[in-house]
Amino acid sequence: MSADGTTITRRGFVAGAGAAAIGAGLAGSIAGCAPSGSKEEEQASGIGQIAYDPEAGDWIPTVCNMCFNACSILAHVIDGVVVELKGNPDSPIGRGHICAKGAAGIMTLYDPNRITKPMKRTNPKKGFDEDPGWEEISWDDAWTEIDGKFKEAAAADPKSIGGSSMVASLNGSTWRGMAMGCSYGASEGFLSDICGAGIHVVENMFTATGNAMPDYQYCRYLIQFGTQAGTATRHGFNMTAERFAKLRSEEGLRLVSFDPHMSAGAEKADLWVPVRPGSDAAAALAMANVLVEKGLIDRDYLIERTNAPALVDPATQRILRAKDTNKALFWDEAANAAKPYDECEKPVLEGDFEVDGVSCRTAFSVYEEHIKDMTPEWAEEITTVPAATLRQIAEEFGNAARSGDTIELDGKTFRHRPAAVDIFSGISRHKHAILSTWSCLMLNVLVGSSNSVGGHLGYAPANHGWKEGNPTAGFAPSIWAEDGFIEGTSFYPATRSSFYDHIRNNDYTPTTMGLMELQPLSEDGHFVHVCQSDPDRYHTTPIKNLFWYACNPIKWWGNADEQAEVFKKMDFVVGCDIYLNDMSLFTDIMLPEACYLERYDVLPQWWLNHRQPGGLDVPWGIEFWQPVVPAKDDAPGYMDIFGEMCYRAGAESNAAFIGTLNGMYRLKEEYALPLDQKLDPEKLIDSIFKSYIDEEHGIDWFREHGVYTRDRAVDEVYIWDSETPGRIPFYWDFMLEAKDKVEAKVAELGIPWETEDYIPLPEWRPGVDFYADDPAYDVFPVYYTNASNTDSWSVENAWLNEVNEGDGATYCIEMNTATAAAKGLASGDEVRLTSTAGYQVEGKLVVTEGIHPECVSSVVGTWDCKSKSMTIAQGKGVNLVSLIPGTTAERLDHVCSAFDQLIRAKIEKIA
Ligand SMILES: Nc1nc2c(c(=O)[nH]1)N[C@H]1C(S)=C(S)[C@@H](COP(=O)(O)OP(=O)(O)OC[C@H]3O[C@@H](n4cnc5c(=O)[nH]c(N)nc54)[C@H](O)[C@@H]3O)O[C@H]1N2
Ligand SMILES: Nc1nc2c(c(=O)[nH]1)N[C@H]1C(S)=C(S)[C@@H](COP(=O)(O)OP(=O)(O)OC[C@H]3O[C@@H](n4cnc5c(=O)[nH]c(N)nc54)[C@H](O)[C@@H]3O)O[C@H]1N2
Ligand code: SF4
Ligand SMILES: [Mo]
Repeated sequence: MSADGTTITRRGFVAGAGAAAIGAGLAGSIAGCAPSGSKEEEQASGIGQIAYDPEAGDWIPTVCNMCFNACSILAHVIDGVVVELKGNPDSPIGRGHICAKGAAGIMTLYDPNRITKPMKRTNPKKGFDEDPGWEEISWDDAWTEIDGKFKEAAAADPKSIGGSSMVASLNGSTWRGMAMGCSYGASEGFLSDICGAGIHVVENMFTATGNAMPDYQYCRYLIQFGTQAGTATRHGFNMTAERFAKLRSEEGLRLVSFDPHMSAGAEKADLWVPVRPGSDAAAALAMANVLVEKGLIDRDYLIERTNAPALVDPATQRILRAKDTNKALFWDEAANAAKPYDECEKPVLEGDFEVDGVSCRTAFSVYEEHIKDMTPEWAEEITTVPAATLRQIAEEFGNAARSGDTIELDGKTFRHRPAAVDIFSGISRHKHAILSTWSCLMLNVLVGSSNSVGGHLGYAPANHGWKEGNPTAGFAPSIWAEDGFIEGTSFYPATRSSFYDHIRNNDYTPTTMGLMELQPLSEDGHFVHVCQSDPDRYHTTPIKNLFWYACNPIKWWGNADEQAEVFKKMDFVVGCDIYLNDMSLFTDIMLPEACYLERYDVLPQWWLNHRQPGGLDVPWGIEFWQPVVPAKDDAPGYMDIFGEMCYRAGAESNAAFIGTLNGMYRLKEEYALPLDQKLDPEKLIDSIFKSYIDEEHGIDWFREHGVYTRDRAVDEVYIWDSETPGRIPFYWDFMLEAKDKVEAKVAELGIPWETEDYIPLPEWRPGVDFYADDPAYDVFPVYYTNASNTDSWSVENAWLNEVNEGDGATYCIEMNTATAAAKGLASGDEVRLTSTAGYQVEGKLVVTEGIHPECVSSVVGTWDCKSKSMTIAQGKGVNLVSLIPGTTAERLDHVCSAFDQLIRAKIEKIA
């Protein structure tokens, strides 16, 4: 360890066996290790040598939680101490791999800064510079106070109680919401899904899964917009990384990356396209323009698998529909008449027609007109990408899609379109994210690669059940009959969700601060960030009593001082984390949770459409998350924590909670948990396994085997063989229905709202700060993730911190070499960024060719930890999002709740 006693050298870590040696060293003394630095010191400390018998102890299967991906791992435990972590080769979840973050999990487990006992603040003043004066209290005292305060608040108004959580403990976050609802009637909450807002919605409509990916088996041409999937990030990282590397190196996949920063995806790409942030839709629309102009589209697909042939009345922009069934009308060349889409023998894609005296044209013809002026030259102005480059990529992509090709799999015929556009958080962190997402993914629709072999697929669009003959918790898309669209799957497998149904049948009256009812095409209630600080705007009740769990909401959104004011105003704040993170500085009672290696979790792949990327070569897996060592100070896991919350709240609350679990996890009747008993986590896990598989595969079977697998069927990966029905929306008629309903409701309520983005065909629109009012604000800050970090907290991990310190850039602000030179700036300068909102952050500059000339960047963007309790993380890195105002309505996309993080800044040297 280093002189401050916290850092273990990375040389031992990357050596693999060295990692084990370090772990063994920890067995003797967690807090005090041999110093390191020079090679001699390392040798003296034994680092680099195995300090234990590698044959000794047990390898216990469990699950990694060092990031969101939940890879199956094996923990080597000797005498109650974890000495090494590695991937579980028997599991398709992670495919036997462990990444740097996962291997470094030992350092999180044994981090002396972790909390393991409940604590209460003694200093009533909250702030980044205030010492809370934590005092240990008993669990009983903690629960008595929490239950008492929340009950009192619930009696006055349950809306004054809220929660907050996100992905650091994915199932725990879901449970947090359920438990608070069952105990105190609380339904309010903060979340920060700024990665998927908009994307989950469009991908759900296009692929029947809230998350989509390229077909990592058959794809041969991939365009990534704002993602590093398979190279540093995204869901199922260890599963995709290996398959993606193979595709690139052995199958010659060509990768094009649109990214203002040369992140890992761009670094591995054949072509890096440094795009101006917030302009991707323009690039995509221009490529669509080229595809249409060159005829590089799949006309059969558009006819058979979309509503592009639907007849549109140009006066109203609405699709003409059959009077009795409301089904979309197509023009049938065979009958020379308009027919409901499912009775149309020979639909036409283009043309003008007359139906019952109404002049109409096909949606595709409307689209051709719409896209006509969105040329590469038009896009060059907006994106800074040369028109010739956009033309070249569009043509390569169109040709790579091999329109007309088919492939036989398992005796069935499928479209073979080995080209895909994949997108993620770089696209969604902007205003008009719904339009950008749609513009980019329309490229897949035009060439026919959505849901085709080699193209863009849902992670897990269908499942016949986990064991043959047992369909419990299986799922498959259903059909929205009026248009023939696939629908009906959601984040939660086996939970039906249809955006078309929301639009048609929901009551639009908002019931919570998330204002979800006013956003029928949203999965995220981010308006809470506006409502909480400005309750009058939408006539909402602010949260006064908060339970945040496994998150850092003071950092994950916008400017930290602005957020501090929001949380300071609350009456009573309870937190549950493994650290005293920055949010703890605004918290009254802190509850510890056991580290992931010390606790149970339930069905990690419940969110399987994030965590189980499909593919014919990837079997289904159910993995088991179990403690591999006893929890320090008996700290409980979330299952016990929320079980206790509901039990304390009373018999009715407990019954509601257990009943919800029984229903949500689809337990078979014979395995359902009794409503009058406190939750027994092991019993629940056992019941789930037995319900999904069979009596023989209960928790005891899993303790030993760790993972249960089943091969994937072809139709669970590719939902559309030549026989299966189903379409996706090309022309979004439903947007106009939603617009009318939302406008009527906001007029009735008398609240300000934006509805301009409810349009039937995609466009590019600028974010609030895209164009400069003041030319001095001439840089765009962007942040990115890298393979060795997770959100705000991995930086506390001693080994990962050392990786970060070693690379000379991760804790700095990056800037383009030429731009820096023109401003007289150089690597090593201390600089200050000031945003148009007047917010400032400072950091050390490092210049690089790998960034767009108009941008500056840093990793993750939530760092610079203020909590003195996280001694490794404290002060490291740059809190780039602190430049952004986070409580104004104008920064929210009013269709999908995306948060516009595009802001202009000026840069100056301060030392
Ligand atoms: N290692 C690691 N893996 C993770 C996570 C983690 O914390 N660490 N978190 C998980 C989670 S919750 C998520 S959401 C995913 C995130 O997965 P990704 O979305 O793939 O990851 P990011 O690094 O956020 O990628 C965003 C990229 O967009 C770029 N970008 C920024 N602005 C723009 C823009 O306007 N246009 C374009 N085209 N690009 C832009 C950034 O430079 C960056 O390279 O990863 C998951 N996997
Ligand atoms: N600037 C910036 N903001 C972002 C992002 C970004 O990349 N940059 N990413 C955005 C995205 S895509 C997402 S998904 C969210 C992520 O949001 P979160 O997943 O909430 O991530 P963090 O804000 O880092 O907070 C995670 C907290 O969980 C704690 N923790 C870790 N493991 C456990 C555990 O087992 N139990 C408990 N109780 N606590 C645990 C950590 O100590 C940390 O305090 O942030 C969003 N906000
Ligand atoms: S990708 Fe995430 S879950 Fe998998 S080993 Fe790495 S840190 Fe763990
Ligand atoms: Mo995320």
